[in-house]
Amino acid sequence: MLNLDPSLTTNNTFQKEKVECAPSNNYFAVSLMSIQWFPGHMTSAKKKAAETMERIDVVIEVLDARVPEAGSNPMIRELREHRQRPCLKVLNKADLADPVVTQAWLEYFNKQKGVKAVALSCKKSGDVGKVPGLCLPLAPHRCTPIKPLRIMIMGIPNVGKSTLLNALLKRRVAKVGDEPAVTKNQQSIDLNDHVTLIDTPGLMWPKIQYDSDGYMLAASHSIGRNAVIDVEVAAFLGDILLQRYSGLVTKRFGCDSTGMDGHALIEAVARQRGYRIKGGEYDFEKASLTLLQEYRDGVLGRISLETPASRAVMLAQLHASAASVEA
Ligand SMILES: Nc1nc2c(ncn2[C@@H]2O[C@H](COP(=O)(O)OP(=O)(O)OP(=O)(O)O)[C@@H](O)[C@H]2O)c(=O)[nH]1
Ligand SMILES: [Mg+2]
Repeated sequence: MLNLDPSLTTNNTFQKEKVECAPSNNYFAVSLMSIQWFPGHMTSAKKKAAETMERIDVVIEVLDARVPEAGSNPMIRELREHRQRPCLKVLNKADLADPVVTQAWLEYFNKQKGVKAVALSCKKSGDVGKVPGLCLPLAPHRCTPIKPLRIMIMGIPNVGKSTLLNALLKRRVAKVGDEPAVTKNQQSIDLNDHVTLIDTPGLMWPKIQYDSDGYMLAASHSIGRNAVIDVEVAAFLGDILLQRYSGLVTKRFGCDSTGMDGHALIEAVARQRGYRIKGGEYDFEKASLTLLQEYRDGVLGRISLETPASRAVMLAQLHASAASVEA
């Protein structure tokens, strides 16, 4: 099993020999320490979102296209279902995600009641321009100067909510940044006299049910670094990359992936980049940050960490193991 003793995360104490490889095609069998991150400002942000939900017409839920179901916040679903608000799911950062997988996710989400899904990149103004037109059919009685269409932009941290707001307005009204919890307060702005937009702080939920979801969200930088161990998140990411995108990582880091696990990939990164600590040992922390950053920035290529099929397998495995514990 993956050894998750936090003491192994400093350069000097990282002991690779304590780590066993995850069984092939079954990274969910790795024992993960659960990641939970619900900083204080999110309690008031949730309360405020519940209040605002009462007086809006459509929710845009921004998702990271690379982890769209892991990043679908159940608390947001509850809030909008409570008020029966329709939802446009925006699979954002589609420029970084595997296009075939994104297409499969669109089909998956478009089957959900009260939901329309679209994939886009906020970096492309042509993509963003489609968004108001996609919201309108969800609340056809609105969108006049007397009854403007009121849209609340929600989602977990760092998925691009404020970037979407700025891109729609074609000016920078909200601060953006590649770290979670940049926005701390709601902000309401008129797009024109027909449409009002509300940007909200990224919301996590108090208990992430599946540990692998927490790791995918941490890898994608939706969870604060204070709540995670970078080396373990990078090892988790490495396991997925080796299973599904081994060609991309072997090319990038000049290694042979045969028999490799996530920790071995981190070592390969350290070797290739010449990352060493005093005494000459590999600098696993620095290599982990490089692997994470290159995935986050799309330098490794277009990658999705989950697919509808991989998610179904994960859930089946978890239910089977829960049933065997009960038996
Ligand atoms: N490649 C890529 N990056 C994007 C896209 N949209 C946003 N980003 C980047 O993602 C990062 C986070 O963007 P924000 O708009 O601050 O995210 P947010 O959801 O408002 O984050 P919080 O306010 O922290 O909840 C920034 O570095 C953006 O430049 C996109 O479509 N593609
Ligand atoms: Mg923001």
